[in-house]
Amino acid sequence: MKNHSWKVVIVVGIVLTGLTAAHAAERSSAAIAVQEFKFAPSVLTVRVGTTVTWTNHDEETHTITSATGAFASAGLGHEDGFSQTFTRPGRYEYFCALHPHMKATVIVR
Ligand SMILES: [Cu+2]
Repeated sequence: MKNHSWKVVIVVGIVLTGLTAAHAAERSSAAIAVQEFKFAPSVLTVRVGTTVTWTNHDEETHTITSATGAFASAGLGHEDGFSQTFTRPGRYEYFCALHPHMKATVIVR
């Protein structure tokens, strides 16, 4: 193989590595919508290390409040967001402190 071919192999290798890293980064975040007094999806399963971001699409204020105190947002106004990074596996149940019938779960594996 000539020198030129090796350079092509190296460049392709670098590009593939970059794409793989970008893909991994993409998978380490997830979104939950707060809409019409519901969390969607109501059960979300993610990998350890994932940052989950909730966005409140309602005009009404909502909170993201862990049932065990693991995390708690302030009151979120319209289109406000709250993010939480999950570093340990487990089942994380949460609710809205202002409307306690709004309940959902994040499962971390
Ligand atoms: Cu609420």
